[in-house]
Amino acid sequence: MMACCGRSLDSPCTLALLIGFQFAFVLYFSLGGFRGLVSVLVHTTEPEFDYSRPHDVYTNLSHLGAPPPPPRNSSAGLTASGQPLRDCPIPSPMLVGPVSVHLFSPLSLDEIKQRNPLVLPGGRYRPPDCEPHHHTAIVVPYRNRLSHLRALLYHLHPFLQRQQIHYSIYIVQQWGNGTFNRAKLLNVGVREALRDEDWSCIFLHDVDLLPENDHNTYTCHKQFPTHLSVAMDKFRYRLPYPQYFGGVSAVTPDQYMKMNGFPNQYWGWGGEDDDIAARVRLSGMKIVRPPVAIGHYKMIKHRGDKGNEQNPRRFDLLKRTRLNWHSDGLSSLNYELLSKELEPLYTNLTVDIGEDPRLNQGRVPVAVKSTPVHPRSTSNVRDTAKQENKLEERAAANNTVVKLSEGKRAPVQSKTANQTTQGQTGVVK
Ligand code: UDH
Ligand code: MN
Repeated sequence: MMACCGRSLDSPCTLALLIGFQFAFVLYFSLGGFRGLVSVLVHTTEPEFDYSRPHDVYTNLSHLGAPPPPPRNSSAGLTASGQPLRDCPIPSPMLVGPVSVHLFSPLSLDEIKQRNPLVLPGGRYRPPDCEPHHHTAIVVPYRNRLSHLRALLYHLHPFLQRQQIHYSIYIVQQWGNGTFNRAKLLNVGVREALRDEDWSCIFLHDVDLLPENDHNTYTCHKQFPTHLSVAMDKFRYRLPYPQYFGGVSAVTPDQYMKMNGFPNQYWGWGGEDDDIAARVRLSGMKIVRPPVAIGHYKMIKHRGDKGNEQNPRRFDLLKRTRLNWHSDGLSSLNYELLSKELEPLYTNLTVDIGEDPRLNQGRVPVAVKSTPVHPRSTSNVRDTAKQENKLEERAAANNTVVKLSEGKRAPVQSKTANQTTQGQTGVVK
């Protein structure tokens, strides 16, 4: 053939080759590029879903509206009339697959509560007519993202009710204007949630991520930590890198203890999720994931937050995870729980987690205008294992101001448009 094509460019053989290449190109693109070609050649067992026709996220729940069913005797697993509840079927017959996502909730918190009449104070829910297999606490690290919180609550409550699990949503709100610390807030949330109940599974959930498929069940793998947000719209519905563990993940209490929780030392944006992923490996476990076709999430578009600028130390910290994970984590966690409130749609924990100790080395912290100055030095921050969880009255209507047991107020931070750049960090989030 080489001899045939070598002779002249307009030989029949060269033309045939050109046509062949053209045909191959057309075929390549019509099959959806390389991935499409692979999926045609290699038969994959991935489930398929049509995301172009999502169901309303409140589908199948209308019968739970009015009138509410009789209250169950939850602790004994009995109906009000004393009959034992049947086990909830697996999978839940109420699942619909892809659901529509409203990135901003048009409803107020009161209206969202009306759409979810069976949700109890603290954002708790149990299926009214069957005994659930799963008991899941959703822990959300939080500060000053009210519009995201409304969208999450509007979406997550019906999403979880269709899964027929027993759940509760915990919002762990960082008090003050200090640098944000996502992983430490997660540690606080896990510890406080486990004080409430013997949860079999704990979800670590960013406030701005909305699951798009209710087959992505909010339950835990028995052996290994799970990463749920494997296909986010932000990353064109792919895992950005193999060890990615950010967004939404889940651990059992045992898995959490085994990895000594999460690091407390990551102040500011980035790195903490890679540290958590490293802890999973270092403690002899691995990360499990749902199929990409199921783990679809939409992230509400946003800019970087004031007080959560990129953490320049994250790469240095990540180099030391191997040495530090035993000493930094659940075992070294200290904080002060300022208030705990059972809001109609969530449990609000306002917590003083102190400040980045490096910020205080040799300089006085600068108070940010229009927000309260931190009343104590960080050395006073203490674990409040013995704190009394005085349940305050409901927070003020906008839920960004909470009454604090010591007369302090959670700050109302202005949401400043302060875009942080992703940079060439290698830590993709
Ligand atoms: N969070 C808050 N308040 C903050 C900062 C973070 O509630 O001020 C929580 C919230 O749950 C959020 C999570 O921490 O979902 C993670 O923070 P993030 O959403 O800022 O992280 P992400 O990976 O960062 O989304 C993207 C950087 C923003 C730059 C966008 C440029 N296009
Ligand atoms: Mn985000």
